[in-house]
Amino acid sequence: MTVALWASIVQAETTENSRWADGGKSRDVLQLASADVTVSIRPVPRPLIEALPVASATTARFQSWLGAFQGRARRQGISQGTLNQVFSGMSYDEDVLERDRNQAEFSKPIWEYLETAVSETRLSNGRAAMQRHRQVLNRIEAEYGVEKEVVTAIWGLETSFGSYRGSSPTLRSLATLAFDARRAQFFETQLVAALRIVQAGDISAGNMLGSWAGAMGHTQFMPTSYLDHAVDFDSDGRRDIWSDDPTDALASAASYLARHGWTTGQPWGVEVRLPTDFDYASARRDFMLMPSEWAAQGVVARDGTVVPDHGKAAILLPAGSQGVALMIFENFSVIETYNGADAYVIGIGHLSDRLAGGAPFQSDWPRGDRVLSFAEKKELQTRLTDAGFDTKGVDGRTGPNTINAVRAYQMAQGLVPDGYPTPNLLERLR
Ligand SMILES: [Ca+2]
Repeated sequence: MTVALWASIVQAETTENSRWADGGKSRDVLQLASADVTVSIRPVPRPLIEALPVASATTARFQSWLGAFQGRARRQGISQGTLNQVFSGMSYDEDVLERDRNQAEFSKPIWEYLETAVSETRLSNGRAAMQRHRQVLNRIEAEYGVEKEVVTAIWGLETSFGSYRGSSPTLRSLATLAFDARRAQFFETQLVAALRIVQAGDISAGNMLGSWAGAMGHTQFMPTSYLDHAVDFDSDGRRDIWSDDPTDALASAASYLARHGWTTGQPWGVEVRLPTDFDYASARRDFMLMPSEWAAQGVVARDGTVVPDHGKAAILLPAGSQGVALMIFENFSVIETYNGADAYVIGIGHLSDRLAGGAPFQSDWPRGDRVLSFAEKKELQTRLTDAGFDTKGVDGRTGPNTINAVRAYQMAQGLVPDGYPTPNLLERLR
């Protein structure tokens, strides 16, 4: 790795939108994360001299893989002409492999994530972007029923309103990741989809650029999402999510949400006030009531009013009983199909509310609490399971099984059963 390359990576890391472990929409991984935002840490580069023999062996293996892959691609309808055009002279991308292999994971507290996701800079850039593209956003809202602030928020979190769309050649990145064993099947599917896009003439192989992990354009679509959901909104005959003009990309994001069940006018979530005798065991995703039913239990909006009956809703406590409490609706789950991390969904939702003139969250977060590290979360899962509270696996992620195990342990210990793991809780288990 050259110094210049190293510098560019360090620089890329500091941009607001380069923090996703997969550089974009690798939903198979992100959906596992709960309130965790997974971030990648660059490894210290090894001396080149060590890497050389490994690299040449890998090159040979890549070429052999590529031969076999082309057979599989032809059987799925990709022509040899397309394959020759895309793969002639292609080598694997060592940088992509490094980034994918050496991902260490740690969790950023949700309040720190939101400070970046809904920063004053992003808000003012977002307002300017909405102003600039007002007509097209209004047309998109009318066509798909997805509010313009929501579409703008996705654009804002994915690429800072088109500023960081990524400049990695998508086909090379995907070929590298499909060749690598770690998540070969997922990326091979994406690679075949990318070849279909090129073969259909939507974009040339050379102009198909995106994040290092294959997410493309203003709203960072993976190739399969492009094939299923991208639209030609400006009716020029091409579904173009890559160009400077964001029209097709923004409409494609709206189309994606609409097809996944977006309900017009329903909030993603509303900040609520919980009564002092709130039954924390009912704060779970699979327990949904109408807001008027929640109100009967004392759960109301921050200003004390009853939340309108937009549909059934669950109570979500992204940082436990000491943080912001949210009443979340089905639209929360729709945003989740775009990216499954709670922090991302709340970031999109809150940014859209703020762009629509809404207030910042009224409650604060448990800022004094450190968030458990990846290793500590694994230790917590092991210790909970050993103590008879099965987390159904040890993966260092706070998914529903771990939250339920934490909650059961808290109840057994006479603690507030909010399902939120803290350093104190881990200490108690030790
Ligand atoms: Ca178009």
